[in-house]
Amino acid sequence: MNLADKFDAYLKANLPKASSFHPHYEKALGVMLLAGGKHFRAQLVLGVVNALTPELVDAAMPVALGVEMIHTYSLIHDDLPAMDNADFRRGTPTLHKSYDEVTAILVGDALNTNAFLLISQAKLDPVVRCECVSELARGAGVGGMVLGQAIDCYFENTKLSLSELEFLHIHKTACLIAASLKIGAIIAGASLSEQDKIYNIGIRLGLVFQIADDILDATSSSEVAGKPVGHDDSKNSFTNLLGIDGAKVAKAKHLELIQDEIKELPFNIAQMIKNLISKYLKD
Ligand code: GRG
Repeated sequence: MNLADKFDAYLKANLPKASSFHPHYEKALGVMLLAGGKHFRAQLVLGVVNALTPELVDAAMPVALGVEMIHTYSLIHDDLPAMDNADFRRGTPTLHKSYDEVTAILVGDALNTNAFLLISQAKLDPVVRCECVSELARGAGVGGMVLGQAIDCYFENTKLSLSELEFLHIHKTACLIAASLKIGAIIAGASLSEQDKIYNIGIRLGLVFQIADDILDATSSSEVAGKPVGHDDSKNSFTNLLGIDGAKVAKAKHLELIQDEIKELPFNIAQMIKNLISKYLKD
């Protein structure tokens, strides 16, 4: 079984449990996790572990699931009426549509905290677990993804400059992607300088990921994307600032730099990143 399928099976077998007399809370916890998604961030964690220490892949599964839980919580909250007010995600009605806003807020809260519980219980060295918790909290939290989201929401109707736009998306999207790679490196026992190199490449990979998502948003249908698309000309996206062609040029430029930068990484990691780029980020 390849890593992505192995992760998918692990996720399905390890959905959050909270049995009670609440009519739908426990089921709602799993709806967006089960709705699909590429599991890009989990594949980054597991891809690095598999490249350097394949014997630790099983022990890294709960960490990868924790990272996907954080990502899924962020999508659930991003779709709320106070933020994007979206009806669909991953081809499925959003939780505030299928249940209600309270359920969507609380499921997001529950996935966010459960991520750290899973990591704390992983069968890994306690120092490694603690470093994974720090890295995930840094990437997702106060000065990472939440900062990016705060800027995105606050400046929703204000056109930002290119450097401000990059700052926004480095934080909103790239910090978690970079943290995923670094967490894999931490589990695999990579040196601090190797962790830094991998992290920096992750930030650029995250920017490419965001630009690709903006291009998809501007050019595809909601059926293909599984979520509402192309509905907002005022949002701070790379396609709105640079145009579709300009965004494609920026994406190609960053991809070229990544191809150069990954030459400094161990061959197996470089290969894994190349494979994910070919699968998800090529035109
Ligand atoms: C609510 C604190 C908070 C943050 C939300 C990630 C995010 C921050 C908002 C999502 C907005 C968005 C569409 C960003 C573009 C890039 C992106 C993160 C797309 C969704 O991630 P994928 O493509 O989704 O990995 P799947 O469904 O495949 O997991």
